[in-house]
Amino acid sequence: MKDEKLSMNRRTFVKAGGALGALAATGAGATAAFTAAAPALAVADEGADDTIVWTHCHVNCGGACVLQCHVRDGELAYVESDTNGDGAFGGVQARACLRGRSIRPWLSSADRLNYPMRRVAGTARGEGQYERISWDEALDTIASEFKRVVDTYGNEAVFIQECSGVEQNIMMNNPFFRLFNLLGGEVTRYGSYSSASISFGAYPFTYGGSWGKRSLKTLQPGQLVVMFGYAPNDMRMSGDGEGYDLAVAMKQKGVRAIVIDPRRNETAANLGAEWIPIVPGTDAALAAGIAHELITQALVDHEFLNTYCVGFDEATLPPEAQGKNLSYCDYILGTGYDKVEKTPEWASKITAVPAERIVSLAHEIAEADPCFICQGLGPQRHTNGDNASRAIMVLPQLVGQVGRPGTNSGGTVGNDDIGLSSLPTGDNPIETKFPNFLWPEAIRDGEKLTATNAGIKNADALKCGVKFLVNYGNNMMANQNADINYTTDILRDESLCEFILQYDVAWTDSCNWADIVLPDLTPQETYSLSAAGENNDVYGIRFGQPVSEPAFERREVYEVCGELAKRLGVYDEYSEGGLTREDWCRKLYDELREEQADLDLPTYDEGVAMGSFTFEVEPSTEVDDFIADPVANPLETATGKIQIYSPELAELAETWELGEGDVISAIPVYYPGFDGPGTTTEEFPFLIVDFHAKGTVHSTYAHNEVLHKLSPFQAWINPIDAEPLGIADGDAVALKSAQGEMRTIAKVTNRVIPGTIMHPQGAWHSADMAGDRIDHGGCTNTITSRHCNPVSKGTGQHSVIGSIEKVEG
Ligand SMILES: Nc1nc2c(c(=O)[nH]1)N[C@H]1C(S)=C(S)[C@@H](COP(=O)(O)OP(=O)(O)OC[C@H]3O[C@@H](n4cnc5c(=O)[nH]c(N)nc54)[C@H](O)[C@@H]3O)O[C@H]1N2
Ligand SMILES: Nc1nc2c(c(=O)[nH]1)N[C@H]1C(S)=C(S)[C@@H](COP(=O)(O)OP(=O)(O)OC[C@H]3O[C@@H](n4cnc5c(=O)[nH]c(N)nc54)[C@H](O)[C@@H]3O)O[C@H]1N2
Ligand code: SF4
Ligand SMILES: [Mo]
Repeated sequence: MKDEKLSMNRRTFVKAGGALGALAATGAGATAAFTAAAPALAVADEGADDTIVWTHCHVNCGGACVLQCHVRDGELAYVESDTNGDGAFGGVQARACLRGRSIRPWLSSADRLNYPMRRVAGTARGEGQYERISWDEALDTIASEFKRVVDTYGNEAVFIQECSGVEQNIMMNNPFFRLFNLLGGEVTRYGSYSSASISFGAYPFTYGGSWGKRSLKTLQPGQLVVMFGYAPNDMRMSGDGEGYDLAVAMKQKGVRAIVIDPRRNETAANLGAEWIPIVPGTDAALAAGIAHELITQALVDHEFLNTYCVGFDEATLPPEAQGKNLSYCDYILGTGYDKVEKTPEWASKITAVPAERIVSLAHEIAEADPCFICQGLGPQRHTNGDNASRAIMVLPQLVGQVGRPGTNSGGTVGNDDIGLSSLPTGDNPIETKFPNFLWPEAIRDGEKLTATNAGIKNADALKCGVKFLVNYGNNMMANQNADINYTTDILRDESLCEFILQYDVAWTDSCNWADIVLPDLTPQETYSLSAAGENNDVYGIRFGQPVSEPAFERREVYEVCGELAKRLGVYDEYSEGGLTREDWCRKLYDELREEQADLDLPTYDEGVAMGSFTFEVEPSTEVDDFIADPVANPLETATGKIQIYSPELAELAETWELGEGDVISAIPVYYPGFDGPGTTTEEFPFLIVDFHAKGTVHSTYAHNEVLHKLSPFQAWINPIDAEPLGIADGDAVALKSAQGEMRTIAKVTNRVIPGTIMHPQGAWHSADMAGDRIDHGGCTNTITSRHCNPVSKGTGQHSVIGSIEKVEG
């Protein structure tokens, strides 16, 4: 599909070509005209002497928006965004949201790390006692601890955590991987907090990978989009991102969107999509109710199901599964699995979606052509998320709306990118992987984690526990990982993980659990390169230059890992003979330029002068190869077809050990999951679900007061629930679960379904961990649970049962 998309939008191509031509003809003088920096400068006349330095937002919202930094007297004065492109709807500008635009106070925040720090000898992790040390001392300690751990336990004891805080640049935590891979490697992770359940619990068993995803740009005039737990206008906010694409589709193409969400998200509230409130964790039940109507009213596309799918009915089940009522139809019609008919009324009782709306939605889906059915990552971040994801995916299959423009797989939406490579990491000699979510258990339980109880890959079990932990660009230890109280109990015990490095730009609570803390430069303060594309269906490159000289003793990661490489004797291989970070930006861009020769991209130096480029690619208008010829182009599933019934899952169901409330099923079924819908108690009567709100990207930007005011951390509670509890809008409240207690502010609103409380994730954890451990920062991971999904071992952080009560402010 990627190759088919190489044809650029002709209009933008001509424009880019013309501008590049002008640059080549007239030399550097053409730069300002190309970047359109001149008009922007003219507006800000008090900044007439400003230097424009182009860089980009680097956090994990995926947007990589352009930041046009006005630098005055060596300091960042203010930030504009992308003024390249034509700016109107239909133009392509990677415009930053308020978070990117607020980078200035963030860069100069009082919370910034300035010097290497070491935990004071004799104090425990979590006590927060640190002293300043020199870089030499810090680097010597890290290098010698690495050697000691590897000599004692082997390289399988070394682990590098996710790095979502620096996700949008070519360095990320790759320098650590590159270094350790030269020294025998490290145990690695699979799956992410973002998408483990859909990626490892749904796609592989259904489509053999993330097949069938299409971009929102393929939406046809007037067509229907049905979105399960997908909130592009909250979480894809860049000017060239999915939120923008959906706005264009709805406002210009008359596309009609339906949002199925426990919360009236921004796509419903601001773009005017219809909101169907749903009890969280019940999408599989809604899908089953819709399927019941489609099947009983003869609205399914039998030809599609017979040709492309396995397991819809008895006839299309694999031979070994036949004769046992194991088909999807059996499940829906009440003759299989749990022998319960999945009528719209049944689904209504579970989901709280009225039965008539389930029926009418089924008919709308059946009648729409094309029909684009997709999901965000909200439904799969529950303890039954593996199944929920797969259950949603069946809907487009039932009506044959997969594999061509204007349709989608029922999974996440598709995007294409230009294909920029990050710093190469080299080969890791260690093949063992564990599910990312289980890193605290990998520390505590080590070799007790096996293939069948914890999804260990490429080995029967872990060889040992994690003893050397690198946290670069994440706030995982005491903020973003489920159940902070449990996790920090593991971290406190120095006999378990023997060395912990935190390398960040700010003193987050996670720093309090590290042995050494290092101060980073942000990508805006050094050389950086980023491709647009993770969540934007455009081709673009941002050429980042430092907006200021490094301040204090902050140092960037490639150089720091180079210093470690010197101490560990592999500097020449690590740096390929002394390449700098800037050299790598140039080299990786040159490689891209060669690979994409037909795009006629600008040179690196031209790119730096331009700051960035972004252009539209034409989405494919072809049907997918598998749809065109399923025999010649089978999917990478066990059967080569779309699997409503998965033989692989049937086998896992037989062989894997399951936790309380867990179900592995060959066909997607509804079950509540651990702490899911219907499991509430008198003590914990609410489902408490967190979400990704506009003010932060996780915990990044969370300490920016301006953003706080615009997008506060508050517990959304319906008036029906708030009133009997005497809770008014703005009241201080406590949220409690079996895992812990947190304090926050109530937002009484009918934008949330009754029975559910919704609260943004990402606020900075702030608790006395030696005392009552009550979090006063509004950090939801104080109350989330460790229970993960049965197949993917993906996080179930959205499945929490708990209580809310008014407290003294
Ligand atoms: N309860 C709950 N928990 C969740 C989620 C949820 O929905 N609910 N979502 C999950 C998801 S999807 C994700 S991706 C994770 C994200 O969790 P994390 O990966 O921990 O992401 P952040 O919280 O943004 O933390 C990023 C850290 O990087 C730092 N940082 C920013 N810029 C730089 C830089 O230039 N250099 C360095 N060295 N550091 C930098 C920031 O200061 C911050 O401390 O959270 C997960 N946790
Ligand atoms: N503003 C902002 N943008 C971000 C991020 C951020 O922190 N802030 N993080 C980025 C990252 S790393 C990621 S992984 C993505 C995360 O993107 P998502 O995981 O898709 O975001 P969420 O907000 O967790 O969930 C999306 C929607 O699902 C809804 N939802 C929750 N549970 C259910 C359910 O059971 N069923 C249904 N139907 N809906 C449900 C939520 O109310 C929300 O509106 O966003 C990225 N973009
Ligand atoms: S947070 Fe996302 S949308 Fe906002 S500026 Fe950064 S990359 Fe762009
Ligand atoms: Mo994520």
